[in-house]
Amino acid sequence: MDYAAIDQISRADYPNNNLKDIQYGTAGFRMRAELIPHVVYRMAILSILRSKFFNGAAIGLMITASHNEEPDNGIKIVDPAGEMLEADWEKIATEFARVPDSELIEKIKEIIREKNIDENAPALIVIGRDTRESGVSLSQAAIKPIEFMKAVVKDFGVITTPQLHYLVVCINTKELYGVATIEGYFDKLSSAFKKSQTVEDKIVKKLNYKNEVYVDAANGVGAFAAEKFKEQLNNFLNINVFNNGDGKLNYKCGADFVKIHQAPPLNNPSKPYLKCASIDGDADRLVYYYVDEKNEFNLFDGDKIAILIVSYLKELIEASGLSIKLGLVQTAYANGASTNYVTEILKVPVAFTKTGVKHLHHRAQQFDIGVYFEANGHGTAIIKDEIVKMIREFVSDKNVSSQQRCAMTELSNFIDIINQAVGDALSDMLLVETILYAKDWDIVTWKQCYSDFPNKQLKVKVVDRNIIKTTDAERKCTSPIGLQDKIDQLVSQYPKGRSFVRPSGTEDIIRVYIECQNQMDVDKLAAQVALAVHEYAGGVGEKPIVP
Ligand code: G16
Repeated sequence: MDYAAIDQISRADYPNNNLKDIQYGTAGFRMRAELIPHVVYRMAILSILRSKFFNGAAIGLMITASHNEEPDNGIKIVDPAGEMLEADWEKIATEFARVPDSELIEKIKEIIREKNIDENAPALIVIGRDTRESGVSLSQAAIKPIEFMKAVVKDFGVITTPQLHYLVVCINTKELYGVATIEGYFDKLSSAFKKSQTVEDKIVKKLNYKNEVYVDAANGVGAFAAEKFKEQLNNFLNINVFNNGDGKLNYKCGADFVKIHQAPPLNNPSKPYLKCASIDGDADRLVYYYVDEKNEFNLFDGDKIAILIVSYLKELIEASGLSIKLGLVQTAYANGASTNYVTEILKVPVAFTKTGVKHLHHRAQQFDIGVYFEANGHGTAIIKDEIVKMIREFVSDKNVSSQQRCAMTELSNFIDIINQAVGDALSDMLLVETILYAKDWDIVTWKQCYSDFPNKQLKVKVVDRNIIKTTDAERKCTSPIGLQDKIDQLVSQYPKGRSFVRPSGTEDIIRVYIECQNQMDVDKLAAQVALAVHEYAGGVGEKPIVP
């Protein structure tokens, strides 16, 4: 390893901006793009060490700030199984990003020592970035340390976050999971999707299902991916992409905007009852919606998508007669009505974790088939290898009934449409379409499953968001003293009221969630809790006004 060169480039081109409080947050580091170059340079160094730690397994580096505003950027590390970086290494990442320039080399040596890394082991880094302009120079920063650390880089340029996760898994499974190219990604998902609609028993005329979807691509990288699927799924699914890059990234569009504002994005097609989907800036979140003839907005967020998937899987598992443990993982943001529906109507167990795909993913791995979704539209399903094997064997077992075989064939195809590495807006869209097709549902029928409790999400700006500490899967806050008591007292005035607050791990704000039995209560309680946060946690700017 050429320590002198690493040190020299660091000091000359990527000096530490002295950002003492930066940390590896919900999805890596995120901040204004001009502040992050040294963090990217350092994370590339750390990824190489991580790859050497695994004796050359591919490690992913994604340069994206996802749903954040265009001027932000960020970086996250993807582990060899396509999962988010292990918690223990997140801590190292935070320390490593903060260390002064003069101690950088010593810190690298310390990590090597403590993690018992062979400096001469091979290393492979897979890099991707979203469409942010700042991503061009940032990916250069990520490539810089490669030659001084005897590593190999595969730079895929502008790709979606889920594509990066997919590529990492493909490389590390020696392509058992799929071909390790972007073409391989499209081919795998498209052919599985087409196959699911050409299974013999399923070719019956559809009376309600409409094979057309309008995709709000948030003016981000997902637009390219959606266009590519449009090309490949010709005749099977008509994809009409809007907010396809002509406008500002994530500005009044995309999954986060649609979910938080509970309103359609800019440029929404004006016809009522169109089946629409919104994805976010790096295409790892999905929500569906439609606007009816009275101009009323109807949202299908992560909870509704999760329920569609869980109910479909449950039907297939029951029809197959196999014993497969199915479960759902949600966070505190899940609408109470969705949790009730899954536990009471579907009778499927629900587990809760903190916000962050990494937490949900790990919990979902404890089920044979674990579906996980955040209400904001992040999610997927993961299936244990031995269960996949059992399902595939079952399909070719001559002793099973045709009904059982049919169910398992459907399930087997469905598995191939899932991007198990991480929540993937476009893979999830194909899952939703597959289910709606199988059930012959239009979007209004899907809506009738259950009704959400009225809810709202607000953002409150405070001097230091780290003042808020939480416990119990983020449903209670332990600091600042008195805030939780105040929230409890406010909530107790509203029948079926629920509220929690937590610091965002991706934006410099506090998130406030409220749920009540009617919208008037929601609006009032939301303002009251926001005001409490402002008062107890050092709010910045004008105080929220309680109606
Ligand atoms: C990231 C994470 C998600 C999380 C979201 C918001 O999403 O991957 O798990 O829900 O941030 O997190 P927070 O509430 O902490 O700001 P994305 O789409 O921004 O990468």
